Amino acid sequence: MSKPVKSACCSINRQNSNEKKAANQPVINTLKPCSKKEMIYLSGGEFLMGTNSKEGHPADGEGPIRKVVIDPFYIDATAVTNAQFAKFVKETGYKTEAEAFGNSFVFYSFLSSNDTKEVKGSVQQTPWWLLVEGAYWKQPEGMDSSIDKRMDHPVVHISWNDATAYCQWAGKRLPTEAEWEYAARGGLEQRLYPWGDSLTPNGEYRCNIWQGEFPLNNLALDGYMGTAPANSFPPNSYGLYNTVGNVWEWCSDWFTALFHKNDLWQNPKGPSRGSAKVMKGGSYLCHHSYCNRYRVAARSSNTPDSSTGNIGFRCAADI
Ligand SMILES: [Cu+2]
Repeated sequence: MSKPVKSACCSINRQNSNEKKAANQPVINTLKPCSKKEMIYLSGGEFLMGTNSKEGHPADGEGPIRKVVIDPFYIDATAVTNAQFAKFVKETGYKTEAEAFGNSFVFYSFLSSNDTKEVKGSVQQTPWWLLVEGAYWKQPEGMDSSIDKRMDHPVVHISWNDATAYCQWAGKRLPTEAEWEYAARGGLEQRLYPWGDSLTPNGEYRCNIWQGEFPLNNLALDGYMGTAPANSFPPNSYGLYNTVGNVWEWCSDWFTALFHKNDLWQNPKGPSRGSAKVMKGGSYLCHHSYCNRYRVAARSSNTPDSSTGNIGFRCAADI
């Protein structure tokens, strides 16, 4: 048996970005000062970012452990929900990149067999990702699917560019990777997960990931096959929900696997350019046997115009 592609459960990127049809985007102004009342204030300070453990993939650049200093900031308790994103679209008329392309990536098991006519293609090494016509945030599994019963779930099929547009409208911004990791660690030092080192303390599921054999059999022992409500499972000690599992969350930084020991690690913002943006936290598809990327130090990346059924975001804001 050939070795599995280790990044494969995490996400997939658009190969032909030039297919995109020009979308007439509204000019998005910040309509209101962002209400920080509902956000979590974090006082910042010093923390140990990354890991030296061999749990991850060398190409991800999780290490070395480095001391990072973060200024105070605000962050949302949850990922942006379908209800919140719907309000943004209603007020601005914004069209997501998945709508401009006319398609987005959907995990194969969410389609019934008579959906196959909508499938534009799949990628050889990752046949479980299907490029589905008509899939976008409001129709996460393509035509005839809906979010009606998932308004409190994180919005998905959101590209980095879409997430940035939402943030601008909301008077917020994406967190830097360092801010995200500081917030997700919840004050615990160098633990695997936001709640400690045991994946299921006392046999209890604390996040929405894959149980069973990937990609054939999701046992859904944590209660969810796909996304879970954004505020499910207990929050970490800073009050953040679902930082690991559920959906990947975009960060503002360009991705690089190379860290420079001598750089000053004060409010790091990542490299000044790149081809892919950092994503953190893993998703409902992540499994130990494939990617093991639902640890707090884990990271992945995707191109800014890519969207899938397991990528969302949460917002941060300056104080
Ligand atoms: Cu994964």
